[in-house]
Amino acid sequence: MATAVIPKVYKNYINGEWVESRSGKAFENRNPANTDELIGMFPASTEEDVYAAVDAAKEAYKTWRLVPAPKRAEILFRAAEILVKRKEDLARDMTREMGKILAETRGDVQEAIDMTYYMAGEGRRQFGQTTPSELPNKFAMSVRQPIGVCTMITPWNFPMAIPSWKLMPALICGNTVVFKPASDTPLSGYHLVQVLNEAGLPRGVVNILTGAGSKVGNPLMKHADVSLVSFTGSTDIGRHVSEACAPGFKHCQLEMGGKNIIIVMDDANVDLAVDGAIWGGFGTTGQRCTATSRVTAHRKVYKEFVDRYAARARALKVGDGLDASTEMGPCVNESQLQTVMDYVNIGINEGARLAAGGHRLESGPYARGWFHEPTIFADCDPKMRIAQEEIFGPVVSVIPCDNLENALEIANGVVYGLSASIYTRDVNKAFQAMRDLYTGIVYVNAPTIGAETHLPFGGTKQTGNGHREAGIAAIDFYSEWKTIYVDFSDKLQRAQIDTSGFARLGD
Ligand code: UN1
Repeated sequence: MATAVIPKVYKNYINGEWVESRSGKAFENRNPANTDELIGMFPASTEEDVYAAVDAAKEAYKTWRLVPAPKRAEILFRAAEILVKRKEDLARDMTREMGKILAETRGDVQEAIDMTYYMAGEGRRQFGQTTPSELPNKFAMSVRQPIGVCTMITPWNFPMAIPSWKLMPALICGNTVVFKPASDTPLSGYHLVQVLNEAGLPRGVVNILTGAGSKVGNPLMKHADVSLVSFTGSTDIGRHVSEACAPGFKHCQLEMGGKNIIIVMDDANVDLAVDGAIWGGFGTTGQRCTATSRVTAHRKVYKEFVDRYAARARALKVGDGLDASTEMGPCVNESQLQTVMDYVNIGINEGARLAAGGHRLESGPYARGWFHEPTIFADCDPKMRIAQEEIFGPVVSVIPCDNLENALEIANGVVYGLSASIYTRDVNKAFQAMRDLYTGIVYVNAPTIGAETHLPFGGTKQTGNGHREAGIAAIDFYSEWKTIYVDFSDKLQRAQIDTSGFARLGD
């Protein structure tokens, strides 16, 4: 008799304890490369769980904010060391729940390690300013203060890196956290919290709960005791987050869609551009906000580029990300695969030329997963939906262009503004593109993906709402300025009014 495999049941982490949801219900986390593999059951949390988590974070904030930042940093440093030791296991589990290939999940964990070390260093910085006062015997300075309880709502495409971008700067600044990971990748979020817990984070400082956006995300964003919401996901949901935060004036940081482009000029190294467009377009199965989903190539090199690009895409090995020879994994779930298939139909109906791929893979080794061929549409018009809308899958639209001005117009002619790239050997063209591409990130002779943790990350237009993640920009978001004046003159001095015997312009 076959023995039934009992799935591992995971819990929420609230106020320093692993607890079941008040709902008593759970949802499944399955491997997108093989849906027969049940990775675990995770709590389908409710509003009551949200209240408990926010209460815990609010209570913990009273003491955590007073822990000296260099001491908070020691905990982060220890967490980074644990992540280093467990990198391989964490990466394997991430590939199992999310599908991207092992080399990339290792990179995802590495990005979390980088961010954790980097923010640990910020424990001894978080610099403010000291500056002269306009009045004698008066001292002026600015210091950073924490904000309170922060909520993080994170996506499935970078299940550990993106939570680390939010958690680590929040913690080093002295805030406490309620974290809701994506329901497709709760295990990596769970692992990150477990590591922080082992590193010695006091109870209640980070709380994690899993469940539906409507049941967990909504009440979290609206809770009166939550001061800040950081969200990464689609522009549609981001708009909703922004609206939910507005009545309470919660600080709100949104990292949303992209329609990132590679420009290939006629003087480019075409082989290098093909390499870049393969990695940028099909790395992470095209499921990055920064993915190269458009290429515009100068007419002089257009045919050469498209032929080589299509040939390389057709040769990519699609499969289970745990297999070392796989170059592209599955889509994360059935609905994402359906979106990809819908856009392939849209592209065909719009009259674009299918240069590579275009089909779901579903026989043999693909039978139990959400696989799709790497797909390239050529001869696209920049106004086509496949060249305008975010697909978030392995589909790239290639558009011919006449010159740099035309390329820049195509590049900027979308509602998003995350990342853009130019391949050229002409320094003048490179600098013009660096100036005129209206995006948050620009690459020269490199694809649109691969941002590093110590520089600002984010985008313009409908990609973001003006904030940036990572780098020092993250410290700016997770702290507030407090300006402090100390008057040691022992008398009333009135700014802008008393000149105290000093000559002053305008007196
Ligand atoms: C994302 O796609 O949401 O720049 C994040 C990159 C990665 C992060 C991407 N470091 O491609």
